[in-house]
Amino acid sequence: MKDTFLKVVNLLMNSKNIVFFTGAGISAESGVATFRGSDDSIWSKFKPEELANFNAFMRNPDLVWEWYQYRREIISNVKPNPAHITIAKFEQYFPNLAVITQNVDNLHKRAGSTNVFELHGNIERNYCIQCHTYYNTSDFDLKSKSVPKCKCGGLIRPDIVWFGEALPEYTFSKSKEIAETADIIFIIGTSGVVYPAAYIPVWGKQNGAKLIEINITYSELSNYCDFTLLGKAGEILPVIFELFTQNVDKV
Ligand code: BJW
Ligand code: ZN
Repeated sequence: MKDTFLKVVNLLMNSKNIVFFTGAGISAESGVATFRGSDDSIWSKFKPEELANFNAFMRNPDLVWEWYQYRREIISNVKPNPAHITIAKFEQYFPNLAVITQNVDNLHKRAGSTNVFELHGNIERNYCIQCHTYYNTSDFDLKSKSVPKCKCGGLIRPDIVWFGEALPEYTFSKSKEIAETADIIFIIGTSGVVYPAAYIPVWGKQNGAKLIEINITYSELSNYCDFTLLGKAGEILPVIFELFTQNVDKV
């Protein structure tokens, strides 16, 4: 493991464009449940097809809204963890650094990362399904169990990409472009099963990026990776940062 850490640091020393491609696992140590792979995962308590798609919302908007209010409440009470914070600190050394995240929890921005691409939306934003007016979550009562309505009468939904929906066009195409010019892509805390997001690191690899995975277990993307560091992101990333800064400061 020590040897792999040193190889990763060596790669960092010779890189300019670095990307962090992140999933739910990076927020697990903050106390946000992942979607798959643990008894704690969101999907183990609710069936995704019941909640995370537009038809489900139209069938039972109050239930879906309540589920998101419950998750917003959790997110509003947690903090970025050492993994989010370390990524933000790397920006001092890599001004082109980009975070491409599948997460909707806003924790990268709260940690201080400035160049964040949210592939699946953001739980703090909402929009009217009829006139597309945007609303912040702070516009609504967090405890309210019924879906709010827009001034036009339309239902308001979370600005999150549900199954069967397209990813935000600019964010997705820019993320592809960034991955294709990356020297290193860190793949952190994602199972790599959800597409088209999971193509992002693969496109990077096809264009010469080294892929470094950090996960507590192997994922669907592990076979593409040059290195997989098994362990918690909040423990591994600070070690890499520390080793990197020690070496950079020597140069
Ligand atoms: C740790 C850790 C620690 C734990 N440290 N690690 C091609 C092939 C097959 C299927 C498809 C395909 N293309 C499209 C599809 C269909 C579908 C899809 O991918 N389905 C698969 C599940 C089979 N995709 C879609 O429907 C997408 N839309 C689409 O394709 O539209 C087409 C279209 C085009 C044009 C016009 C119209 C339509 C949309 C996908 C949207 C995904 N949305 C979700 C839910 C949002 C709702 C919500 O949040 O409430 O986004 S799904 C859910 O999964 C969420 C996540 O962002 C996403 C990815 O999950 P992630 O982040 O990887 O989390 P987990 O839980 O899976 O993994 C956590 C990992 O962390 C694990 O590996 C742990 O080991 C690890 N971990 N603790 C490090 N401390
Ligand atoms: Zn409206």
